[in-house]
Amino acid sequence: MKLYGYWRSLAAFRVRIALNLKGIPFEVESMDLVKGDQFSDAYRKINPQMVVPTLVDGDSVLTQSMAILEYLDECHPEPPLLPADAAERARVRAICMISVADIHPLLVPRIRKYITQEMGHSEEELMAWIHNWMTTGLAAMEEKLAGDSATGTYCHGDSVTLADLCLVPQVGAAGMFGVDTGTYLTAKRIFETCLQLPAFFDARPQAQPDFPEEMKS
Ligand SMILES: N[C@@H](CCC(=O)N[C@@H](CS)C(=O)NCC(=O)O)C(=O)O
Repeated sequence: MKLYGYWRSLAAFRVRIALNLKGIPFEVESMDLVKGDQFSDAYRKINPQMVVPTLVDGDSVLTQSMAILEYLDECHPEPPLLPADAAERARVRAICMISVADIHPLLVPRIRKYITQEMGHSEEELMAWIHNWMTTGLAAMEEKLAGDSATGTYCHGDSVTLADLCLVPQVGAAGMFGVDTGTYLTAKRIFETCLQLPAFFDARPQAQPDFPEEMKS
């Protein structure tokens, strides 16, 4: 399989974790989102939204990280990343969507660019925007996780589910943007527990070949 991704992309991070958990070998084509690789004519033919990730599996060209995660789980059922029970699956997907639908889309490069370049807001105002949506979303995620006995070692019980694949990149991104995650005790605990697993650890932005040399410390 071939994954079009970028070291910093939260959505590509989710897919890398799934591929690692399923033990599926993949090659990565890095799309530098800062330079604008995503806007090339060639990539636009593959992904008309001009975003990463895109996963190519034989003749199938898959876009949208949640759709890709569910595809991988259906085609490679072991280990399962969704519970067998419908209500439990709904809970897992709901945790996913706090990040995938309600936090992450507000923070992607095209939105940040629009806020500063089209609307004329300053970098300080942009950071306030980012911090506001990250903290609001993470607080909701924390409340949902902390107040529910369905939460276990991981977001849902004691096995990794898609919810963990969405939580880990979101908490990691908060750290990268200087958001204090210390008050989100349950989310932080699950984040740290997941990173003990090689599938998560190896999928981190810092572990990617396109992670910038100057950011390595
Ligand atoms: N909902 C999409 C989001 C895709 C997305 O926005 N990806 C970001 C990186 S995380 C991107 O490629 N942004 C390019 C841009 O904003 O220009 C998914 O989950 O795959």
